[in-house]
Amino acid sequence: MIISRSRSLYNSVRSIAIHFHPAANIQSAIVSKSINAIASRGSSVAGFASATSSANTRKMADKLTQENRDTQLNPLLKAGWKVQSNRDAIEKEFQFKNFNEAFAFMTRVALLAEKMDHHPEWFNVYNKVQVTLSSHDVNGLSQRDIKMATFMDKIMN
Ligand code: HBI
Repeated sequence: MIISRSRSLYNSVRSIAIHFHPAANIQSAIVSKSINAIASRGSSVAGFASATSSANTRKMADKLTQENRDTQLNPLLKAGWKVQSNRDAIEKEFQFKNFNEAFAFMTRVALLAEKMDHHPEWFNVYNKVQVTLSSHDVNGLSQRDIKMATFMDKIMN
């Protein structure tokens, strides 16, 4: 709002200035560009702020509640996942026929991780992949971890 008012005020001053001295036109182009730059920066700053706050809201919204843990964690625990004793995280060791199978598994998970912007902590030796899942931004388990663990179990079967 402020930017649009300053731009219209600037345009009226500019037309008067050019009427009295044509050289004012060059200087006015520079001023006009800086007004546009401020306007675009203003909108991008606002955009960044809202994107960041919505991302944080989204991530906080997916932190596991006690009810989620009672219902959504159970299938994973039955499938071999364990809740770590010293951290709000789940872990599981996957074993494959060989390294190629293990790496193929990691590749598929990596593609999902990039799509979700949510990454596992994992360690691979030959045909074994040890996985730990937790959400760093909420310092604990979130729906993202449930989703990723479920995906891992699904592609294993
Ligand atoms: N992966 N496990 C996990 N937890 C996060 O909070 C996380 C992530 N990958 C990327 C990511 N957050 C981005 O949103 C940035 O915070 C790095």
